[in-house]
Amino acid sequence: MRATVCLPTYNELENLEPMLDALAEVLREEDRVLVIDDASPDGTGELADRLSQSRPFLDVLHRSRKEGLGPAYVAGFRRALASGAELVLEMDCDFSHDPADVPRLIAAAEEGTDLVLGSRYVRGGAIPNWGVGRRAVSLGGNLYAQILLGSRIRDLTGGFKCFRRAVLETIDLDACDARGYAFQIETTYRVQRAGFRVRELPISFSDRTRGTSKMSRSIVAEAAWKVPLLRLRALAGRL
Ligand SMILES: Nc1nc2c(ncn2[C@@H]2O[C@H](COP(=O)(O)OP(=O)(O)OP(=O)(O)O)[C@@H](O)[C@H]2O)c(=O)[nH]1
Ligand SMILES: [Mg+2]
Repeated sequence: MRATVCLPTYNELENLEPMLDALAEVLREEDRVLVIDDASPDGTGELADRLSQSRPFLDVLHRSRKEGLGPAYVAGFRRALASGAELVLEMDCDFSHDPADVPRLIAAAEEGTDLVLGSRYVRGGAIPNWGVGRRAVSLGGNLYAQILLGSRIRDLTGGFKCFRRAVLETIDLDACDARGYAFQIETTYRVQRAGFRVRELPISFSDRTRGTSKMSRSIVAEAAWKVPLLRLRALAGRL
């Protein structure tokens, strides 16, 4: 099945070329990479254009301003679907997600799983660089979402995913407009509620070594209020 890896970028100048090289190693002839750049001030978008000239598997989607992860991914998903992708992947461009894991996610989707999640919190998953504090915040956030949504998925906030095409054609993508973790929670929750098969595969998650994080307090706060809202919408039959 033909796969498109969606790679959102905002100031990932140092990471982009090594990431594309690593993906080129693991992707198959027919697979593609779509960089979605929100006018990065550091010139990541221009670099992507330049790199695409020598890399036929690469497409670049330029957006005029930074609106956060949700709108960037939704635009990327639509472009990937329009170009005929049968599998659509989400992945960070900071090497937190190991490109070497991509074939495992693709294989699980090809075997029939509708949404495959790279998961830090199932047996075999790991986050080697995180201390107790960071771990507690992430686990707490996941537990909060799990309980409020009544979901048994262990890693609801992760951003390393592989969707089968039909999944993205079914859920209401326009409604998924969150800027951070809430986007990951909402998409997975909608997929589960629509009755699709979801499976978690263990991954090891590494901290970025180059560039800076775009996560902020407001993004955590967004997840805190969006999760109960999601549940209320679901209960009211409006999801
Ligand atoms: N196009 C686009 N990409 C973004 C935006 N915000 C973040 N990204 C990209 O999304 C990916 C994840 O963002 P990070 O800043 O690494 O956030 P994170 O991985 O959740 O947090 P850290 O653990 O702190 O790295 C990276 O590839 C970013 O460049 C945005 O507004 N638009
Ligand atoms: Mg990151």
